[in-house]
Amino acid sequence: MTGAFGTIANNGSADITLVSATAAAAGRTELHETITTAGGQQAMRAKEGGFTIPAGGTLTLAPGASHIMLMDVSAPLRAGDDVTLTLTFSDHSTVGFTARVKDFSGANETYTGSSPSAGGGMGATASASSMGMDH
Ligand SMILES: [Cu+2]
Repeated sequence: MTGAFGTIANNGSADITLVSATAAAAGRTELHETITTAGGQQAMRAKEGGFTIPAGGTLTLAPGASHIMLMDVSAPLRAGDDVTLTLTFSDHSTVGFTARVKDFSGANETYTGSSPSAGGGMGATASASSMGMDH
C-alpha cells in the first residue's frame, strides 16, 4: 500500500466533491481520512461520500490526514517513478495528475511537487502532488 498526497484547488464557483480516484499502478484506490480513535490512536478509514472542496478552496491531502490510498499495487514503486492518477468529481469531471514516488518515513516530512494538470468542467486543478511509500 502507498498513499498519494497533494493539493487540489477548486477554481470553480460551486462546491465540488472528489468522489473517487484511480491509478494504473494500483488495483484498488480508496479515499481515506485519518481519525483519532477513542483510545487516542490514529487510524485511517474510507471516507464515505468523498472529499468536498468548497468553491475557491483547496483540499490538502497529506500524511496523517486525508489522502488517496493505493492498494494492490501491481509492480514495485521506486523513488523517482511517476504514477498517473485520475480523480473523478461529483459533476463527473475528471482531472489527471502525475505523482512522483518518494521514499517516506514518518509523517513529518514536507512535500513539494509539481506536475499541475488542469481539466474538469468545474475548473478543478490538481497540483503539488507527491507520494509517500510505506504508508
Ligand atoms: Cu490510507
